[in-house]
Amino acid sequence: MGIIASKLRTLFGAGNHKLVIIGLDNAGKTTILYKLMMDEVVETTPTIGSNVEEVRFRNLKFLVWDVGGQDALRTTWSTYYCDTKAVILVIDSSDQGRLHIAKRELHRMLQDENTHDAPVLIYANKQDMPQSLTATQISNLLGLVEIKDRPWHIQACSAIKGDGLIEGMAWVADQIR
Ligand SMILES: Nc1nc2c(ncn2[C@@H]2O[C@H](COP(=O)(O)OP(=O)(O)O)[C@@H](O)[C@H]2O)c(=O)[nH]1
Ligand SMILES: [Mg+2]
Repeated sequence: MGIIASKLRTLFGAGNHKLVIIGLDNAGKTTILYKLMMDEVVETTPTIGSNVEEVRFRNLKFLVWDVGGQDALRTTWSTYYCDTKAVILVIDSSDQGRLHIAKRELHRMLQDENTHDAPVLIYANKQDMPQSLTATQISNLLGLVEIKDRPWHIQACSAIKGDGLIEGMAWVADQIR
C-alpha cells in the first residue's frame, strides 16, 4: 500500500464519509485522487453525465464534479451535496484567466443549503508551475475571508509531485472528527 494511502486510512479511521470534490475541468481533481490512493484498487463509477465521477476508497466516497459548465444540469446538482462531510475545491493556480469562474462556482456552492454544515478545503494546485499564483494570492482573488459561516482552509499543493495533498486531507479529517 502506498504511504499516502495508508496515511489517509489512519486519518479518517472508521465510519463512512462522503466528500465532494469540485473544480473547473483541468484543475487536477482526478490527479489528486489518484495520487492520494496510489496503487490501491479504486472503484470508479462514471455517474450522471460525464462531468460527475464517483470514487470509492475504503470508507471514503468521493463525488467529483467538473463545475463551471453544463448549466442545464445544475438544478439537480444540489442533491449531490446531500450528507457531504466536507467540500474540497481544487484550483489550477496557473489558470489565472478562469479564476473568476472558479470564484463564482465556489460562492454558488456556499449558498447551497446542503453544504451549510460542510467545512471547505481549497487546494491551490499546480504550485510546481512557474506562473502559478501563491495560495495567498488565490485566497485574495477568491474572497475567502468573506466566508464566515463555516471553517475553511487553503492548502498549496502540487498533485504531480504529491506535495501538500496529505496536509490538506489531514485538515479535512480534523474537521470531521
Ligand atoms: N504541472 C502540474 N500539472 C498538473 C497538476 N495536477 C494536475 N496536472 C495536470 O493537469 C491536467 C488535468 O488534470 P486532471 O486531474 O485530469 O484534472 P480534472 O479535470 O480536474 O480532473 C493533467 O494534464 C494533469 O497531469 C500539478 O500539480 N502540476
Ligand atoms: Mg477529472
